[in-house]
Amino acid sequence: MNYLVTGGAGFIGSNLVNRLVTEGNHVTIIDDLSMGKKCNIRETDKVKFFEGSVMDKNLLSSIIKAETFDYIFHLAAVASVADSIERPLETHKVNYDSVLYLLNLCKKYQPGLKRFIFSSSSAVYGDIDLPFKSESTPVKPLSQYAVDKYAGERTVLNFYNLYGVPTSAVRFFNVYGPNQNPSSPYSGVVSILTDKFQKLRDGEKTYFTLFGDGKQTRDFIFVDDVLNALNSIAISSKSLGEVYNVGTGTVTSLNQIIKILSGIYSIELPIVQKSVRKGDIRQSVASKEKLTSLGFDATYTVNEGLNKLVRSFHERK
Ligand code: UD2
Repeated sequence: MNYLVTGGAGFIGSNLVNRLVTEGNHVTIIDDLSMGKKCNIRETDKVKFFEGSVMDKNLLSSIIKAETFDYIFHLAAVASVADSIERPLETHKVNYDSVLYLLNLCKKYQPGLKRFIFSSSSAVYGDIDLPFKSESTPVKPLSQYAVDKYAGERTVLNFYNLYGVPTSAVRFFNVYGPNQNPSSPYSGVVSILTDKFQKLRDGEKTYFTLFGDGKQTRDFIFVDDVLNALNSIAISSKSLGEVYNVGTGTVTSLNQIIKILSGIYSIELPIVQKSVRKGDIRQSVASKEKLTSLGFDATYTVNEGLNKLVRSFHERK
């Protein structure tokens, strides 16, 4: 099969690309390397790499016109809410305009496309105080990031309903795993924590800044499970024109994550406690019913996923 993965050098994108090529597929990647790295992608002649932004309309149109794709995963994005608050216009261009532009190209030039999958976020739910967030829960997008993700979803689903472009959207919860870049203060907390634990183990002095009491909960999902979820959605006909939470339905507190990692590394990471981040959500967990109705269920517990993640660092060395 022939795939297009935007953001294919990034965290989720590179894990997806590596799995696809291992399965014998061909993948075209568009990535501007703003967060992703070329070294995240396995070296193979099955990958065509275009270094560029999804804001570059000429690049998108030349690729869509030249190739015939079976599946398109649109994962490129300004991935941080905080970044979107600092750069609302650019976020909008990357996170929304590119979606509309790509879909319009697919409508014209990709008649054989099997599925276009758009990556949205649990951010669309905002701070709604509910134990489980289900796809039918009213949304409350509180940042430009969340507004654009929600608008992107609606556009993607409308393109199926109005023009028959085969689309689905996914709302990622807290994804963790190999190739997650820990370099920004707004990087995923698991990538920040494992980076600190690695440094400490290598003899560097470091500490973790804990915002709040650590009792905040999240739905942490290991990236391999995310890839399985994406596959279940991509091959199902029931998921056409639909949006899905991608989470495990299990709550884990930040304190639990720190405790598990301390156990894996057999070290105590010094912690400096600070006040809760502005806009931080206390509890976030996905209702997983809609996704499990496609036959998917997460296979990794947080304990297993974190163990596998730490092992992956050693395998690379
Ligand atoms: C996630 C998404 C974000 C958006 C949001 C929607 C990631 C990386 N971020 O943000 O893009 O979709 O969900 O709700 O998936 N923390 C610390 N110290 C640190 C870093 C984080 O204490 O150095 C805390 C942070 O304050 C939060 C928790 O860890 O309470 C998780 O933080 P996160 O940035 O990994 O993810 P989240 O859920 O805030």
